[in-house]
Parts: sequence; structure tokens; C-alpha cells
Amino acid sequence: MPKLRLRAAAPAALLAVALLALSACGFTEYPNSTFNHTTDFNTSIDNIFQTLVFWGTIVFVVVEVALIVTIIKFRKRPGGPEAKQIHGNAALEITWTAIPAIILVLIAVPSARTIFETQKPAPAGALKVQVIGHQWWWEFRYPELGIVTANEVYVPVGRTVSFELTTKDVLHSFWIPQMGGKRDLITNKTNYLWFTPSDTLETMAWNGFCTEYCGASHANMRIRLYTVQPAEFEAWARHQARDAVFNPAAAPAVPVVPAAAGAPPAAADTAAGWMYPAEKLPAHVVPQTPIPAGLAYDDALLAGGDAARGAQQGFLMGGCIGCHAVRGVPGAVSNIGPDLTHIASRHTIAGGLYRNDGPTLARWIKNARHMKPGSIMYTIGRGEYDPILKTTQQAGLDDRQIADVVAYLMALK
Ligand code: HEC
Ligand SMILES: [Cu+2]
Repeated sequence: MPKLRLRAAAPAALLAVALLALSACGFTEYPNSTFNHTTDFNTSIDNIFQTLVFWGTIVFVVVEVALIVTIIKFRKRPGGPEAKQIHGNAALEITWTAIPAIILVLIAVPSARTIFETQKPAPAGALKVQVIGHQWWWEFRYPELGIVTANEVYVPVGRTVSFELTTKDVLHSFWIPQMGGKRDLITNKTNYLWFTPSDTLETMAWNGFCTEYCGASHANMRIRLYTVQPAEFEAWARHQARDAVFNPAAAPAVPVVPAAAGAPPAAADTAAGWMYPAEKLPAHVVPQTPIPAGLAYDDALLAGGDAARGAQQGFLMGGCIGCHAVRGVPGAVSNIGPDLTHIASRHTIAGGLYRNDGPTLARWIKNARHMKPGSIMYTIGRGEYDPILKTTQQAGLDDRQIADVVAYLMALK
């Protein structure tokens, strides 16, 4: 009797496990899953995936059942008759050719349709974002809005965003799993990728990755994508389009860019603009990388940092303008490194590897190459050893000057 009861319970147990597995597919448990219908792109990819799983399951079940039945029913028994010898069976052969052919058509047609759908040009009116891959960070440019930023990209929900993918150096690949398929950044060729974040999406942050091996810090080349409400996007974009808000040499410090015609009123348009609020960052986008041991910096110095001195002296003496742009600061126009015009309005630095705060910035400036293998930004701390140049930095900045530069960077809201 207990045997029978066990057998009866088996299907119920299986169903429970299946339901549990399905219910675990929320994005908080699997924050980089591709199975959520957050955009038109990943919805069509998931539909094709479901089609494949559906037909694959039917084929599997039919074949396995036939196999097991045959093995048991026609097994050799002691004293049984000799197996019947047959030669060919036209009806059977036509059937097992026709059924797979039909299934293949049912798979091929939606597959081809999805390929064409995701490869066609973006619809008119899409928000254009240029993505430029660098070893090992991402440059994002909004040519229509006059915005240049790095590693963190904002898109409004309900509007198609069209990414134009190019690279400054080697091959990279752009992938934000929650938003849709990945696409390569190829030398001397522009690739495109577009999707429309669903207009029912809440303001949310997502991870993105480089998925084409590109050198020492390939794994440290990450993206944060923020899907935000249209009014929040307006407020963010209007502020990002401004020159640096901290500019001791120029007055007025905040040139005002008029709002786009027909734009809804800004959510909050202070000197700091709008950025994705730190307290709403889900855990999966907060960098967990600890600062490597042995990078000494006295954090007490940060309190004495002088932003104006950092702008007028440290930023020049440290050679920062040779690699970084700060819009509105004459001479600071290079894009070897990320645009720092609004560096304080980003949550992460260095390809999303570290949190953006004073102690981290100070150690980064002092010892970038100890914090990120291969980094193009050399060691700037005076007396610090540069692991790539294999020399000690003789010029550079001392810890007090670094505190000034950090104060300046943190004023670049
Ligand atoms: C040789 C060129 C070079 C010089 C000089 C240089 N940097 Fe950098 N910097 C870079 C590069 C390249 C990166 C991106 C590193 C990465 O993420 O791999 C970077 C990253 C940064 C970042 C992080 C930005 C972000 O959004 O991720 C900050 C902040 C920064 N640099 C500040 C400075 C300051 C301040 C100085 C001067 C004291 C300076 N840099 C000098 C090339 C340079
Ligand atoms: Cu890479």
C-alpha cells in the first residue's frame, strides 16, 4: 500500500518543484536574466525561445515514451518467439520524415522573422545614443542632446533607444541582458542595436557587460543602464548637457540650457540636476569590489580638500587634462579617459568596478593601475610605483593635492 501512495504523490511533487522553479524567475533573484519582458527586443527573443522549448519538449516526450515502451514491450523473454524480420515500411518512413520537416518549418519561420525584426533600422524618432568602446570603459554620447558621459547610461521608458556601436581600440561587445540581445563593437564598422523599454517599467537600474574579450580588464568593463520616467530623463539630460557646474574661473558658473520644446516640467532642476537616487539602487548594481589591500591614503585629508585649488592647480599638475574632458574648462577636451564634466552625478567609476566616493577617488588617482589591471590611467600619486611603467612616479600629486582634486571632482555634480 505505501508503495501505491508514493506513486500517486509523485506527479504532485513534480508539479510543486516546477512551480517553485518558475516562481523563482523574478529579476531580484536573477538580476541578469534575459527572460523578463522588459523590452520589445527581449520579448521577441523570449517568444522564440519558448517556441523552441515547446517543440523540443514534445519531441523529447514522444521519443522517450516510444523508446521506453519498445524496450519493455518487446524485450527478450526466455522461450519467447524469434523477432519478426521486416524490410522497410513506407508509411512509417514518410511519417518520420514529414513530422520533423513540419516542426522545422514551425521553428524556422518565427526564427527568421525575429532575426529580421531585430536587425531592421530603428523606427524614426528613436533616441540616438553613440556607444564607443574603450579599453576598459564605455563612452556614451547623446548627439542630439549634447551629452557625453561614461559607463552609466540613462534611457526613458516607453521610447525606443537606438545605440550606435563603435570602438576606439579593440573589439568589444555590448550586452545588457535584461534589455535584449548583445551586439559587437567592431573596428571600422558601425553596428546598431535598438529596443524600447516597456512604458510600464518602474525607474530601475540594470547591469551591462562587455562580452568580447578585450584585454586585461575585460571583466572590469561594465555598464549601468537606468530606465527612468520621461520627466526624470528630461531633468537628467538638461543638467548633463550643461558645462561643468563648478568652474571657479568662469562666471556665471551655470549656463542655462533651455528645455526642449514641449518637454514636461522638470522633476527637480537644481544645480545638481537629477540623477538616479542612491537609495533606490538595487543591490545587484552596487559594486562589491573591495579596494585592494595596501593602498594607503589618509582619509582625514579629504575633509581639508579645496575644490578651487584642485581645479586650478591639482587638475593641471596631475596632467588630468591630457586625458580627460571637463566641458567649460579650456584645454580639457581629451577623450582618452572618461568625460568628467559631471563625474559626481555617477554612482560608479572605472567601468562600474568601484563606488564613486571620496576615499575611492583618492586611491584611484593615487594608484589607478593597482586598482584596475592594465588601466590606461597611469600612477599619479607622487612616490608611488607604477606596475606597467615599472618606475616610481617622481612628479605627480601628493596626498594633500589629491584631496583638493577629489574635492573638485565631487563638486562636478
Ligand atoms: C594617461 C591618461 C590619463 C591621465 C593623465 C589621467 N587619467 Fe583619469 N582616466 C584615464 C582613463 C583611460 C580612465 C578610465 C579607466 C578605466 O576605467 O579603465 C580614467 C578614469 C578616471 C576616473 C574615473 C572616471 C569614470 O567615470 O570611471 C577619474 C575620476 C579620473 N580618471 C580622474 C583623473 C584625474 C583627477 C587625473 C589627474 C590627476 C587623471 N584622471 C589623469 C586616463 C587618464
Ligand atoms: Cu571586453
